[in-house]
Amino acid sequence: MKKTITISIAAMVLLGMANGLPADSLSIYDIQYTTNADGTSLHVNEVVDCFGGIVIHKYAGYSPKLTLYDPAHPDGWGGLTVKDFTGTDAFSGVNVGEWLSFTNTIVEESRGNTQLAYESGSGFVVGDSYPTPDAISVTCADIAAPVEGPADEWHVIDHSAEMYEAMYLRVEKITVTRIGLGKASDNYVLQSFEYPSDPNWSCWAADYMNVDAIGDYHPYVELGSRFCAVEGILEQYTNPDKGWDYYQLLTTTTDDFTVGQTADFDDDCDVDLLDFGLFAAHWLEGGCKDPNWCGGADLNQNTYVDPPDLEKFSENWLVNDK
Ligand SMILES: [Ca+2]
Ligand SMILES: [Ca+2]
Ligand SMILES: [Ca+2]
Ligand SMILES: [Ca+2]
Repeated sequence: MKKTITISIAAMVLLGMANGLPADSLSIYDIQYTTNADGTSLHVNEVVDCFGGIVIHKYAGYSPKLTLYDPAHPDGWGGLTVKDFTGTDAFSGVNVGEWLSFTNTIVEESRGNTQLAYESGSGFVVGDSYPTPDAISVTCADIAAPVEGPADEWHVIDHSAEMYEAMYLRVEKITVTRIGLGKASDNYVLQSFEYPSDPNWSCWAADYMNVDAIGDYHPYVELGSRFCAVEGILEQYTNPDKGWDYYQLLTTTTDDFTVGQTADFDDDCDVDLLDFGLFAAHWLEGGCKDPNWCGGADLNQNTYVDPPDLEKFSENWLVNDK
């Protein structure tokens, strides 16, 4: 792992040099990492050149924005938003997966998010293309939901989620326990179903950036919806005048939701010995029918729990075992 990171940093430096970036160009990590208690960048308001990173998302809002990933820092401080203020749709030809470097951009804080402001004097260079990186596994406790108080004001207890700002994250084994919260009343709460009553194991999400959402929410998102995983890009929303300061996981497509797992008969998002016990209890049973299909053990739904089902079970054996 250490070797990979070293090589990546070397590659970035070389890339920067190849792109003609000055030697004092900053990495995404340099810009994002901070020791400031309020989470603001140590380079805020500076005009900088940036080695950049892999484009993991494009968003066509009022000011189009890119989300970039610095693969040398998967453990934190490795995400950054770049916002186009030129009014010319400067990133229209940019594709997800491409490495972008920047010159003459301004480091800003916007509603709690560090961003590179891309303006008329700014420039960018497109480098190599990379596969879209996997989301980074965290727990809801790592990006914890805010607490309420006074009424309708929401703030986080601490900013420990700050290091994950603008990173593509994955939380697992969660249930939607509240909806209609936050500034746009579109935030929902994901609660770990392994720690159902511990508020530290809940986090906020929203679907406003999800191209498959209908209205405020993705169709999968309802009170009580249960997911083996939800992925998204972490965004902060800070508005001190309203008493709001929280982090939200922004889903982007239907693929960001993992609803269930084939052969997971006890519904805990894995296929292990407990599931095999439940499967074996129905072995060679007949007369399986909708909606139960012999406890789900008739996986191919041919009314018998038979060898093809065992084959299917085996294909899913220890899926999600980590
Ligand atoms: Ca922040
Ligand atoms: Ca930040
Ligand atoms: Ca299971
Ligand atoms: Ca069958």
